[in-house]
Amino acid sequence: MSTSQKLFHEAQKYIPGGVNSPVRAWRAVGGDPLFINRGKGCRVTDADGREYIDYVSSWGPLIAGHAHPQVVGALERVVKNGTSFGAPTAKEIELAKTLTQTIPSIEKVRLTSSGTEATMTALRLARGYTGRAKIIKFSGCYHGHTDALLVRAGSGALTFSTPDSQGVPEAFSSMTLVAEYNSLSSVRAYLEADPEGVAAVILEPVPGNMGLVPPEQGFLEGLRELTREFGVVLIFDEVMTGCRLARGGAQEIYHIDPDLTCLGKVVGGGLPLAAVGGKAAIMDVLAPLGGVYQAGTLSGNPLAVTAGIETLKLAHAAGAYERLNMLGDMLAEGLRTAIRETDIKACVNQIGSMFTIFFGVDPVRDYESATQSDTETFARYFRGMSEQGIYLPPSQFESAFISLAHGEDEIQETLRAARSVLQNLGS
Ligand code: HOZ
Repeated sequence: MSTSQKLFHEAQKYIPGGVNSPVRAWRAVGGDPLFINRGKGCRVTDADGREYIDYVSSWGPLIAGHAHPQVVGALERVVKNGTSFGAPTAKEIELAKTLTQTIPSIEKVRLTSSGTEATMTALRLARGYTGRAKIIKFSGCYHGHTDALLVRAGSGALTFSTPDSQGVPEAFSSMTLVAEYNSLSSVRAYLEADPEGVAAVILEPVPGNMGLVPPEQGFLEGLRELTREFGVVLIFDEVMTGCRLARGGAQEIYHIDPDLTCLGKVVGGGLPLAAVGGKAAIMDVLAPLGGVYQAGTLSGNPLAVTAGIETLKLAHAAGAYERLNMLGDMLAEGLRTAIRETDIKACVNQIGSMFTIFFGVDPVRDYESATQSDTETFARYFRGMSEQGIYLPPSQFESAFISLAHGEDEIQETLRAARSVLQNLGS
């Protein structure tokens, strides 16, 4: 028995399923999860001393790679002065200012500790601001585990076939309308049916939680027009894409000006930090200025804020996003070539440093096509890649992430492994 297996066995005695977040249990791909001892750059080392090229990147935050000296050094200096005060600190202003300067639609920002808190706050703000109750979300988009948003949700909920979670009373989710991603008509139909009833449309502009799915031309622009027409708050959940696909996230690439944006992952640099930001007129409805309540004991703590500030400095260095895009293109093109060399049906969706390989279906453009994918073949691919030293997200319905610590050598090493695994799958 490996050390990881022994640890997993022990963990299950005290932690439900042995994990503190369900996808980590590897149930969708079979086998026992690796316990990770340490990470450096683009590699992680498991409890048995095996090294892997890491494409989980802690599910997105580690755009600078593991244990970057600049981030670690800053954290070491800050931790000596205390970890949390429950009072304002100057560093919070620095991060908030950076975010408003980086993402033009964000005029004011409130820091939270998790993406779930950010989306929960965004919805409450939209409802408080408009005085309306309903919200529209999209099948396969995941916005954390808030009750109202665990409806047709992606990520772990989809991985474990619980897109509508138990424990959410119908009364809580009855105000959630579910539209189809990349379908403007499905949104228009809801808005026309109740023109004054919908407070917000929330979406991942580039969903990463049903696997990566790109927006079709005109979809995001059309949503912006529709929401303006009906006085609805447009919320971009850029927890995955913010400061990752570009400095200003997906909204910069697609030239959209949402009313509210949720951030997380990269902006916390690997520590628990997220944010909700947007137009001052809406943000100022938050307590203590307005009547929408939100709070958090560890919100904006100096450690998390420091990791965020230093990580954003690294991500914003000249040429960083160009490099991430180049590596992403190289990996995606290489995977497509490797697929073509076999008789396997699969497609690779990729934007910049985010990508997913879907088996058994081509193209994947929404929840319906994503859920038609062959998860059994994905599981075999995942296990094959793991044996070759490549650590991928353990679910078909997640995105993989490249960091600035990856290089062309690691991409080529990954492609060599993928070619060999794909050829075995095909035979
Ligand atoms: N649902 C998260 C990714 N979309 C997984 C987080 C984790 O397990 O750490």
